[in-house]
Formats: sequence, C-alpha cells, structure tokens
Amino acid sequence: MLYPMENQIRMVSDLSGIWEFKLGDETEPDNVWEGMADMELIAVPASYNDQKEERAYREHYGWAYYRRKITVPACWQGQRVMLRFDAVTHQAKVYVNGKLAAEHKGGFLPFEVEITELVPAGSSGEMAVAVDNRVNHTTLPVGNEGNCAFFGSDNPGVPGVEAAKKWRKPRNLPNFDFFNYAGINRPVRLYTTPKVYVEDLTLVPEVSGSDGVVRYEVTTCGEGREAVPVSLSVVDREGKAVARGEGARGEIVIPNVRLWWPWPGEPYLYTAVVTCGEDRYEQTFGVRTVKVEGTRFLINGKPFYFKGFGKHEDSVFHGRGLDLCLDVKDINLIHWLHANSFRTSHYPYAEEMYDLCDRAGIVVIDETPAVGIASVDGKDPYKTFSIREHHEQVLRDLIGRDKNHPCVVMWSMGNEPDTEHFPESAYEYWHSLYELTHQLDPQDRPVTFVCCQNNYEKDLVTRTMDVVCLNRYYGWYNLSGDLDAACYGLNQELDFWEKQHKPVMITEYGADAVSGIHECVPEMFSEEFQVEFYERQNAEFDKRSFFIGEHVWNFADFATIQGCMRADGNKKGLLTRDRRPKMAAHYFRKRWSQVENFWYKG
Ligand code: GCB
Repeated sequence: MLYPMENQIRMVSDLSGIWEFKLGDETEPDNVWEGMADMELIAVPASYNDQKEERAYREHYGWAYYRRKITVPACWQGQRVMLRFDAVTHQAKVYVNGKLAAEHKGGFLPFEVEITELVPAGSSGEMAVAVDNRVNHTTLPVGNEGNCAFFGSDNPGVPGVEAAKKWRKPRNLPNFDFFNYAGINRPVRLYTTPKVYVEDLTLVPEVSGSDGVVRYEVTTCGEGREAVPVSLSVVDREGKAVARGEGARGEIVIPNVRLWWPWPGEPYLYTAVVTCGEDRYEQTFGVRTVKVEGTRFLINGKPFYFKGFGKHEDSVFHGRGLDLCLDVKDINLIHWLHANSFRTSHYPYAEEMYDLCDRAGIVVIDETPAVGIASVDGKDPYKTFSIREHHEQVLRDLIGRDKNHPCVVMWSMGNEPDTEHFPESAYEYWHSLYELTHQLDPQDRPVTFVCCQNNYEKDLVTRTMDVVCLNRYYGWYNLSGDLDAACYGLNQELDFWEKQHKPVMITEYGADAVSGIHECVPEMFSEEFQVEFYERQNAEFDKRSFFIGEHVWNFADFATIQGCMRADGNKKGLLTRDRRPKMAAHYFRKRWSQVENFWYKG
C-alpha cells in the first residue's frame, strides 16, 4: 500500500490532534454511538495507556472508542477521498456517519477506505473508531488465554492461589515481553487521488556494470484507466531526469548509477516519478543489491557485518505511538554508536522510520508481529492456534508496504516461536511461510525468522533459513552471572552452527543493567556486568568467520507488563528509556568505530 503523499495533484489532511475517547468493555458494540456520552480527551497518534493516571487506562482489556469530526474541503470536489489509518492496535472498526466503513485486524500495518460518497466534498461527518486491544491465540502478537502469564506469578496448583483466581479480572496476558500498548498509535489522514489513479508501484533495482537497471510495475485503478497513459521517470538528487519509461511496466536504465550504501557510505536515493493521466506519485528508492552467498551476506556484492540492535517503538507518555522526534534522535544515536542496522523487533514500525533509514543509510531487518507462538499446556501451537491465515495476510501487507525501501535487506517472519517441542509442525508452518515470503517479495530478499535459546539439535527450521538468526542469553537467563561457563556453552553451539554452512548472526544477546548501579566486582544488573557480558561474547564472535553480525538486545530500556522478572520494565538497553548512555553504550561506540561495515571477516 502506498504512503499518502502530498504533491501538486494529491492533497493530504492530517487528523492528528486531540480526539474524544472512552474505554469500553469486552462486548463488541452493537451501536457504537450509544456509549458516546461523557467522553474524555486523548491525543492521536499515541497509545492511550499512559495518557491518564488510572489503572483502567493502563490495564484496559477490550474495546475503547475514539471520536472526532471529519471535514472534506469543498475544493476536494471531483477527487477520490481516502481515509487512511497507519496503525490501530490491535483490531479496529471505523464508523463514518453511523455506518461501518472499515474493519481491520492487526495492530502494526495500515488500512484505508474510500469515503468519497460517505462524506461528500464540502461537508462534515462524525467518525468513531472502536479499538480492541485483546491478544489471544488468533492474534499476532499472541496472548495467552487462561491464566498463564508470560512472566507470571500464578503458581498453578497452590491451593490459596487457585482459590484467589476467582478475583482475577479478565486481562491481557501477552506471550511477549513488551507492554501491550494500544490505541490509534500512528497517524490518521484523509488524502485525495484523481478518479483514475496510481494504486501501487513496484521497483526492482539491479546493477549491471556501472549502470542501474530498474524493473518497474505501476498498478492503476479507476474507470477508463486502460486508456490513460502511464509513465515513470527517475530523477536524481539534483532533480535531473536520468531515465524514463513509458507504459505501466518496463525496464529502464540509469547510466553510471550511484548506489545506496549503508552509512558511513553514501545512501544515495533517486526518486521515481509516476504519472497516470492526471495523477502523480513520487517514490524515493535506492539502487543496491542484497544476496546471501555461502556464509556471507552481500550488499552491493561486498560481505556486510551487521552492527546494531533489536529495538522497540516505545517511549514515555506516547507508549507505542509515533514520536518523530524520538525517531530522529534514535537515528542520530545509531550513527553516534557507529552501528549500521537494527531489527524492527517485534512488529513492523511506522513508515516514517523506514524513510529515515533510507535517508540515513541504516540497514533494517523487517519483522512481522509473529511473536509468542509457543506451546501452552504442552500443546502444539501450530495445531491449536488459529494464526496461519492472519500471518500470511500480515506478510502480504508488510511486503506490500515496505518492498521499495532500500534499507530493508531481509524479512524476519517472526520472533522466537517454538521449534524444539514440535519440530515437524514447526518446519511445516515456517517453511511454507518462508516460501510464500520469497514469492511475495519482488526483490526476493533473504528471508529468516529469529530463533530462541533451545535445543538447536532438535530444531529443524532455523538451519534452513537464508540467515541463521539466534537470540541467546548465555550468562543471563541460563548460566546466570557465570561468563566462563556462558562462553563455553556459546562456543559449543557455535561449533554446531559452523557445520551448517550458513551465515549466522546473533539477533539478541544482553544483560539487564540498571543505570547507576556500579560494582568493582561486576555482578548481574550492574553496568559493569553488562559491559563484561558483551566484551566476553564479542571476543568469541570475532573468532568465527561465518558469523555475520551482532544485534544487541536492546537499543534502549523499554516498558513491559509488570511481573516478578521486571523492575520498571526491561533494562537491557544500551541506553536508558530517555536515551542516556550506559557504560555499555560507550563500550560499543568504541568497538563499532573499529568494525567496518564490509569485509570485517575477510
Ligand atoms: C527475548 C525476546 C525479547 C525479550 C528478551 C528479554 O528472547 O525476544 O522480546 O525482551 O528476550 O529481555 O527477555
């Protein structure tokens, strides 16, 4: 789905601002307007959870309602008018003037609906958005039904505790370690297109000698579109047209192409300008190649070493809501740390972030929200969860949204599913999605999923991915505090992976460190231990030629559900939640300044 853009043809009206809001309950509304008395104020875009000092907001379970007036200006007459939501978490029903106009499942990808007839140009309408934040065995991410919390303290079987459960209110029990922030988390916009319009654009850039070769396809819509001429021209950074194609699809050549390189190389961007009759759409793109060859990950034909993090969209007050200032700050911090990449753990991020990464030369591993696919009560999740269709849809929509970004170099289908206890089911599930992902991506980028600490000898899936991505907590969750034993365990495992002849990277490793706790003899939770943890394990990674990257867990501290394993959230950040560096940030800044993007392993 194309990002809504403003240009000399298309108009955009941003509906960010103060909306009206009310918490609902578990019952799906018959008539959403009935509950609309005594509304409160809420900022959009942002999660609702931290906007008011009330447990009801923080721990809400079920539906919540948003309302505002929308106006379509008279000067939009004759245009097609769209209402677009960049992300509503996790499920949305949109009503315009009392009619159900759109429904969407999944909290991290955009959806839109045409409202040309519903709200004619020159008039206003009432809009209500019902949002459900429940996660269960049909949603991605997955929530646990029953009383099995992720870091739970339910103590099954203990008599008093069992009896007390009747007092437990229904609640979200996320099977994932980030706070279940919900609401209208990303912008809502009205935008126009002419009646015959560009619906989609696919760009597949390749390199041939010193030239760039771009295959393109423009999908157009609207009555009479067959007769409307389509063209695409490529404009360089100085605004000079360097290639042109006529027709809705074709192949064009950019002579003496300038490639997109990860920072500190030059992330050169071109702009594809598409016209379709009256309509016009502009899309920046970069020319770069991505390929896995043997145990190497090649960008523009050179072996790349990933230096970076797993991140979160998470900040004070906004929750998971779009915060452009924070995004810019994070990009600058990534440069400050001499990092070159991150994974959008554990869901697709806001579109603006990918644009920033394109421009700033940051490499992205783009992940779906498939996190928490783990066995409950010993049952096979692949047989008991109803997620496959939704997962396929998410992959379609994710690739549809992000396919043209040069920053995206690999798709991650999900994070830490069970691959050990039901290895055959896991193989069947993930391998069919792996094939689908390859088919869906016009650029056919590498595909992976991220595997959790497990019995890697039993796991049949991880070894078949294009890149083996490991989340490992040797020295933290296991062999806690004992870095000698941790390095021994890690090396045993690395010996196993060496035999698989695949590129291998660590996508998570880390230790909680509470900013300000210092020790002469480093122990867990101190800043010194966090540094030592990384120093020791990095020294082992450096010895392995097939090892293509280190992604620290996490870029910054972040909010989680309360539980006996978390004090004020997860503290594995190199930075605090308000982006102050811990000692480990300085350690990595120095290390990564000496680790080149290319040829690090020769
Ligand atoms: C993991 C998860 C991540 C957690 C992390 C931790 O394996 O992928 O979501 O936050 O461990 O800190 O426990």
